Amino acid sequence: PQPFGADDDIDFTDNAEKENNGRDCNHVYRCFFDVTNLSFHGVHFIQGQQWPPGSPWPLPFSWTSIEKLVTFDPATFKIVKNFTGTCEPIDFAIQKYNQSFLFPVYGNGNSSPDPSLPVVAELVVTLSDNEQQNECLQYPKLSDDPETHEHYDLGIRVTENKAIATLEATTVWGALRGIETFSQLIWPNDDYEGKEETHFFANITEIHDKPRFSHRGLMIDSARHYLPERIFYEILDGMMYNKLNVLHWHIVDDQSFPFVCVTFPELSAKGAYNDKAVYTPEAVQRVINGARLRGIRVILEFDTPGHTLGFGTAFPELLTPCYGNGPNGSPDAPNFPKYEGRQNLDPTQKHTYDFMREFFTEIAQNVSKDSFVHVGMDEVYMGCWEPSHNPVIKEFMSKNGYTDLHQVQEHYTMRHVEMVKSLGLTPISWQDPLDYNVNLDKDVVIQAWKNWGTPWGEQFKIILAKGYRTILSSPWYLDVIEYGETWRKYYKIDPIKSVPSLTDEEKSRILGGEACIWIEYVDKTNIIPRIFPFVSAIGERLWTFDIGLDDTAVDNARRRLDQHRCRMLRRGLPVQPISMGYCGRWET
Ligand code: CP6
Repeated sequence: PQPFGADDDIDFTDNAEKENNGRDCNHVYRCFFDVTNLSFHGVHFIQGQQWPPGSPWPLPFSWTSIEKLVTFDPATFKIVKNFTGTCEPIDFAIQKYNQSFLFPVYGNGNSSPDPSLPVVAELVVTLSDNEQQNECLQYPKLSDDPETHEHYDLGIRVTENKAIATLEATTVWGALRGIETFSQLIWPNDDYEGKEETHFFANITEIHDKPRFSHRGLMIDSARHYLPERIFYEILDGMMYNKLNVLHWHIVDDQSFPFVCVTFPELSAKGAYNDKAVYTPEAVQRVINGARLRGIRVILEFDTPGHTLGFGTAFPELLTPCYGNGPNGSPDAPNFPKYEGRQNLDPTQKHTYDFMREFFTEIAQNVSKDSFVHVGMDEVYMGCWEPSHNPVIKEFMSKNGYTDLHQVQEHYTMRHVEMVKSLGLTPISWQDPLDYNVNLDKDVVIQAWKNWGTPWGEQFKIILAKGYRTILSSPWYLDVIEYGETWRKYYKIDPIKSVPSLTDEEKSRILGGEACIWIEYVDKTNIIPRIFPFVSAIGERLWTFDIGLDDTAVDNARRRLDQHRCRMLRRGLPVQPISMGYCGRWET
């Protein structure tokens, strides 16, 4: 039997006997927990690259566990705050990480503390800076100090035969990260026969943790298919299990406009797939609040001037008429005959800019709770703007003295970015404007996504060399699938180490990364397993310091990831396997 999945080549019992040399072994895993001297920021690796049960994902900055155990009484264990008053995110976590979450049913379904071990009665959560309790009411934001923002210290100790578990964080967000790590340290005796009652254990442990990057995101497209609201909470749960902290919500696109805009209700009334396939203002706020409770920011994307057929369904006059057959031909765009040959917002008319100002005013005042908004700017379809075909664009160019079509793109981009900034939001843009030498303001954050032609690392380097803060997505497109252990490919990418010759100053402008899930071929039926556990690999890369890029580093992570996959599966997420095996008796 293989208790935690993909261990087709390992027999736990044999190894345990070999490595524990006749020591007293009450539990298979306890015997197997043979710590060697290899260390990683204080992390002890297990002989033969095995990982003990109760291994955290992502790896903490510093982690020391020893072979001594404590146990829990699942009936009475609780997580408590050491301060009074409500703190919604922590209260939410206390509810979520409840008995059945921390102590799932194994064996014959009964559980009890191991009578031979000290019992941990509670996990006590402290916010070291009392001021930080104010953040209990706020939305998480981009960290200005990774040393404190999501930092936490976690200890499971025994003094005078009394076991205690403590979690100290500076902010509520660090506390959430620490509660997740604590939950991962608990493991059961696995009883292959399913006859015994279950005891739960944790090793005596010290963890000091903080993230390597402050922007650890997942981009979700909700326009190519409609995703029901409940899917968002599943995704947010999974993000929290992996210490991701940004949901980038690509909420509208060419194919549909599910976002209900109060100023222009026609947008979703006409542009959504149907009248139920919408995100009302209340639904959007529920998702944003659900994200807040999990320490996750929501950055909304309203992509313009390309990918705007969704805007055009209700307001076709916002789009540029295309002249596919030449200046005297009828407007025609090859891919979207339904839209009568219109493409891209029309950059030549004042109306477009006025409309967008009104639209983004609602976003800034009533919708976004984050100070960043994504403005898209990717894949503008130049065929429609081609001046040799399009007399309106041709005239616009000569009026403004433009000789290059990308000056038209620049014209729109600069005005749009300036407008968004005037509303108090900081824009994030896909890399495309820089590829066309648009002179974007340096406070615009650039998201790199292109992974063809020039190797992505070189493209990323060029963006950084231009002086922008960046987010890396290019190698992390989860919608592109292939045979085999694809997570290895994602895990081997590093935003710093995979990029040639970055200066320290350039490195400091890398905010982090985002996995992207575009959903042309994905919907509510397959989105969760398409995201998880692949995003876990990216999550560890972005959270943990000093992980290697070679096969050994990947092999080292493999069984711990498998354990984490089983943990997410137990928590109710349909997470894909990374290889052969099974997750223990509870699964059957
Ligand atoms: N939709 C939007 C898309 C893509 C982009 N923007 C995309 C492009 C290439 C691939 C996958 C997705 N579907 N709005 C590019 C950022 Cl391979």
